[in-house]
Amino acid sequence: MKQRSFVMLKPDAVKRRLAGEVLGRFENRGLKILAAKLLVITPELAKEHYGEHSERPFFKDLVEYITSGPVLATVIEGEECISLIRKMVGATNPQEADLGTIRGDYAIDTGRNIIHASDSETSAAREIALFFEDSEIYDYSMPDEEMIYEEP
Ligand code: IDP
Repeated sequence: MKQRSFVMLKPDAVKRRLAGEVLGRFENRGLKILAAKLLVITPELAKEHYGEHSERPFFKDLVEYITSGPVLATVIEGEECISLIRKMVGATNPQEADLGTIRGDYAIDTGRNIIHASDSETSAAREIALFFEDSEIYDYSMPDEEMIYEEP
């Protein structure tokens, strides 16, 4: 089943000039970028996006971190892509992330773990709607779709 995930390169990824390299990993895998924009998240949007963590001790630092510079917000589509992308991203704590994952290859600290990716279809739908208007999300066909999927 085709799914859409909300994937965001955090301010550390943008400042470290890793955004293209990380997005390239998803493109090389065969996933499709439907939307992308650079923006500075307001504290209000940060609190809404990370609402489930509002009682956690790291919440204040998390809001400061995520609003500290531009992020690259994207919508990515592919077969069962929510869990696929989570596997590519790796564990929340980069020290525990496997080598070959994005966090395992590019990050060291949980508070600077460079990327966010939706963890379920429900959160993907919620997060996409928080960051994008429908008119900012583009559907198009990939000419090599049948090289990537047995049944495109
Ligand atoms: P996830 O990003 O792997 O889905 P979550 O548990 O949803 O992980 O946490 C959201 C974000 O909050 C993490 O990516 C990380 O930036 C931050 N975070 C989570 N736990 C900690 C912590 O213990 N210290 C500092 N930041 C944390």
